[in-house]
Amino acid sequence: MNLFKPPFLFLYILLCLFLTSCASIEKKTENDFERYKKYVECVPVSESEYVKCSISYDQSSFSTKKGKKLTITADSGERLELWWKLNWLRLQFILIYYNPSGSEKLRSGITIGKCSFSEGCNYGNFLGPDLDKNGIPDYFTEIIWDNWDFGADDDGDGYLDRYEYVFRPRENLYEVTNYKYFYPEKCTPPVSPWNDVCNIRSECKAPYMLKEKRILESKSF
Ligand SMILES: [Ca+2]
Ligand SMILES: [Ca+2]
Repeated sequence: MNLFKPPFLFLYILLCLFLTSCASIEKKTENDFERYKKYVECVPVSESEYVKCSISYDQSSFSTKKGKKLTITADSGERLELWWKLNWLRLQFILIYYNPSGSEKLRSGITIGKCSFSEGCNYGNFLGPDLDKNGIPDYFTEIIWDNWDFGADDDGDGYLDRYEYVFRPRENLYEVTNYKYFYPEKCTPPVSPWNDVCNIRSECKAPYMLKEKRILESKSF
């Protein structure tokens, strides 16, 4: 039987799309208000004028409608957009930063976070001062996107991978770091089920011991 003839080819492509969907962002709230309130949660940072906010979204797959899922704006007009996008046959979450009063690159948007794993779990956070106390950062000082290789061990090297994307707009500094951790003693991957990627088995939960850390990218825009 030739699996590369229609209709098998079609099914094969569908299966690939499904398997390579970088699926999950940890979901934090069940609020039924507008999207921002549902998916963005801000808390004051104690003994400072800062607020720290987390970004969450529903687990997504090939059947999730592609496009922009979330817009987060600071009082300064800077903006973050979360997209569910097709990129080389892989569906993935991408975080884009815009600054309407910045350089041309910053005005047209730069990718500062993405999901690189078949069964990746993402944690998005941003930080900024909130001097007018409206619960929204006046501007962004730091945006961190953490992408974990949950589910199976994608590169098969026996270590748990994490990509950390950090962008500091005030310093115009962007850095991507790859961390490799030892799996906990009684934990063998997959660390979580493919259809609930952020839900890690109890024996596979943090803390993780660091094996190595490598800065992959360090640049300005
Ligand atoms: Ca504010
Ligand atoms: Ca690995």
